[in-house]
Amino acid sequence: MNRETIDRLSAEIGELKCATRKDVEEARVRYLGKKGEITALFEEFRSIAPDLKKEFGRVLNELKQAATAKIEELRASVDDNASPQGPKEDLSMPGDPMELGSRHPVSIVRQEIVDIFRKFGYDVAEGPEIEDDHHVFEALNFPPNHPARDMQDTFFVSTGHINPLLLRTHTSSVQVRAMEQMPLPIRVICPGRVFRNEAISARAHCIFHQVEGLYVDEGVTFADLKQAILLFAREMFGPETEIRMRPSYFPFTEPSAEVDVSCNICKGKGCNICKGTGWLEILGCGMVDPNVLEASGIDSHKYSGFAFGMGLERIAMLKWRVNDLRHYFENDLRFLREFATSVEV
Ligand code: 2NM
Repeated sequence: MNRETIDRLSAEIGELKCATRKDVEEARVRYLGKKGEITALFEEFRSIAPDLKKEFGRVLNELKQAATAKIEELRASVDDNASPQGPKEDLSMPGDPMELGSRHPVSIVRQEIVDIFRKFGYDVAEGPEIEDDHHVFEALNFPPNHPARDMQDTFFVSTGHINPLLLRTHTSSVQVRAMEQMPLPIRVICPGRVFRNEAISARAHCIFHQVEGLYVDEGVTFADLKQAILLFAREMFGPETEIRMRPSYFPFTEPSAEVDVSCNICKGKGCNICKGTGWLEILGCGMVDPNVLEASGIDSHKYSGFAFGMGLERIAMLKWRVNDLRHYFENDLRFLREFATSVEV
């Protein structure tokens, strides 16, 4: 036992540096382990002369305390970032990618139609999907026993009340609300989701989308209707597009017509899309029945109007040759990605 050994150890321990937990453990064993250098000094201390015990006892205890504190300090400093498992998080990893979506084909077609009629000066109106009998049928000149009111066609939300709630079967209900509320003249376009109790197949679905339009003013004629539809068709399907009208029937319009556009796939020669006819049916229209105007408080002797309606799924089918309506509602990414453009904002 001598002072030089103790001073050397003290200096060594003071300078000690460790990079890993393993290094710290090795240092602890070297100095404080069962066969460590400091432990050996304590063994030696037992057999030294009694007059030296006081001096060496104090310095040995100081050395052991300093060594223990140093080992603890080193252990804490390597724990944070050099544990055997490595760091908990790898902050250099790339983040989760955010996939850019694309517009649904029905939304694309709706936006195109709405933009065209906006340019013509129409307002856009929306209304509730859950409606009452008055706005869906009564105010639209549906006779009390009209088949469209039947349980077969209409989803009822509540029955047994005096005023049952139902899911709208067309967006004409929004136009009734417009006629009740808006100042005349009215130019309004109503896009929205509608519901009919149909068995789901390639050609029918219980949910689909419509855009309906309405114009009410003094002196509106069938010629105005025809011109509005022709201008719309040429904006939507190209400047060469022709239209033809066939007589039809709707409870809310008189006279009523079905509108076809010339098939721009075969240029009228006949193909499998137009089934060899050269024409594609795209919408229904007519002059608003005076009963409909009167039901919403509009004087049918002073005012007249035209209205039209089209199914968005059908127009999107013609535009992109989709052959099954069910694709629109399944949200299969392989289908939806076909409509992705390079940049969607
Ligand atoms: C169509 C066809 C013909 C129509 C009528 C009205 C209203 F509310 F003014 F009476 N809105 N929409 C209408 C007319 C809708 O869809 C094939």
